[in-house]
Amino acid sequence: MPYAFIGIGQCGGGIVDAAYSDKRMFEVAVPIVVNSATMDLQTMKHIGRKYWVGMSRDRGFIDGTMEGFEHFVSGGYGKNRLRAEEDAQRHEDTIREMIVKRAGVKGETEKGTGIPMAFVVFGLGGGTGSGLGPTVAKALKDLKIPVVAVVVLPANHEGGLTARNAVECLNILIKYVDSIILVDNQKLAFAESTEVLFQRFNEYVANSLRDIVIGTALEKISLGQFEGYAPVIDLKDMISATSFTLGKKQLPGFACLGRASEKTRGLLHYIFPFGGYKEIDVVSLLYRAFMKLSVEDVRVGEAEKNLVLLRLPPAYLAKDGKINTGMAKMVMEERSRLGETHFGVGLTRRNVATATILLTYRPSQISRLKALDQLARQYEDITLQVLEKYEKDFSVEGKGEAKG
Ligand SMILES: Nc1nc2c(ncn2[C@@H]2O[C@H](COP(=O)(O)OP(=O)(O)OP(=O)(O)O)[C@@H](O)[C@H]2O)c(=O)[nH]1
Ligand SMILES: [Mg+2]
Repeated sequence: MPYAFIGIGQCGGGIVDAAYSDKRMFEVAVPIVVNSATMDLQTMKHIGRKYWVGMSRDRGFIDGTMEGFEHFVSGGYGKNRLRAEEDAQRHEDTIREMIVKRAGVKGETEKGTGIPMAFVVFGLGGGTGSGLGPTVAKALKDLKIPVVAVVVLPANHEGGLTARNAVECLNILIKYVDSIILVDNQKLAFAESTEVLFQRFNEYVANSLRDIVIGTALEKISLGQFEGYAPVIDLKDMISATSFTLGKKQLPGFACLGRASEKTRGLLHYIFPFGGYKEIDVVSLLYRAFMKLSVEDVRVGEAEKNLVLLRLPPAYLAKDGKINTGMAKMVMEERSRLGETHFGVGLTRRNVATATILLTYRPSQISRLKALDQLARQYEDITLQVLEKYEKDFSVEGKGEAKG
């Protein structure tokens, strides 16, 4: 059952690393982190060397355990997306083989790879992630592995080049993925220093992804555990909830993440009824998740479709009425224009209840994409304007001298 969880570049590596702070992730998904800078790989806390892949100009992709790795993998692409893309395409076969070798199930080569689904995670604004990401997605698609891209939009203040990388990358990526989950660094734009916030934001995204992956794969509820309506979802639901089918055509949707959690036992748990478990107001949990969406400026009520996964301690399933799943389902259904809500309940061993949601949009509904598109165009224009102005000044100057 191993999924592949592939983080590319500094941003992608950071999010994947945060996801593996829970060791059970290793049971569900094989991590692979690719970078062109060894220094970035060395900052990871949970992903060891055997999961690393280096990317270098002259050597292509190399194994993290190879001798001299640091020496070959040092440069980084310094936001040069095209150059990273060139190298990626030249060595596409190598990276494809490496992914299958690491995550694939032995003996399944005839029928396929045995990788049921892959997550590809990277920042859109840099060089390595935005250059290599689409090639990895294409390699997976060629192998008929469904791909969920988790990509990070740059903040506006990062400027035109990062915006252009993001726009160019999305244009290519969309051809090869089944769904796109968006994370938006504009959410952090209010802060002066983003470094510490990056880490917290990465953890937020990682927690949400982990809830979905572990909650659907490891800690599924069985139907008998639930009185009445028994909501079980799996990762296939996740893809349906985040993509569109138009006739025979399948298009990836653009989904935003949200997550809220609440302790299920207070400090004074002995005064609460039923073994110390509080009553959980699932609807207010959902509202709190709506407030913390991973993308700026999206309207909750305009989502085309959505998914929600509640994770609860088993005690909540045993007792009738302790959670109001019917109301929660209704709240989500009211917020889907297509009337398509995927609603699931999973278990957790921890004393917290969480609601993790995905709201799926068409790209035209996400104003941040338009903002980045505009910034990317301006970037081109400004460059040309500068050149033009230079040339004009030179020719005026030149004429002046000739006259004098
Ligand atoms: N949320 C979040 N965003 C990040 C993080 N690191 C970088 N970013 C964003 O991702 C974009 C791409 O940056 P990197 O991931 O550093 O780029 P890269 O893929 O390593 O490519 P290079 O240009 O070759 O270094 C930046 O514009 C930032 O917006 C991170 O840890 N968390
Ligand atoms: Mg980098």
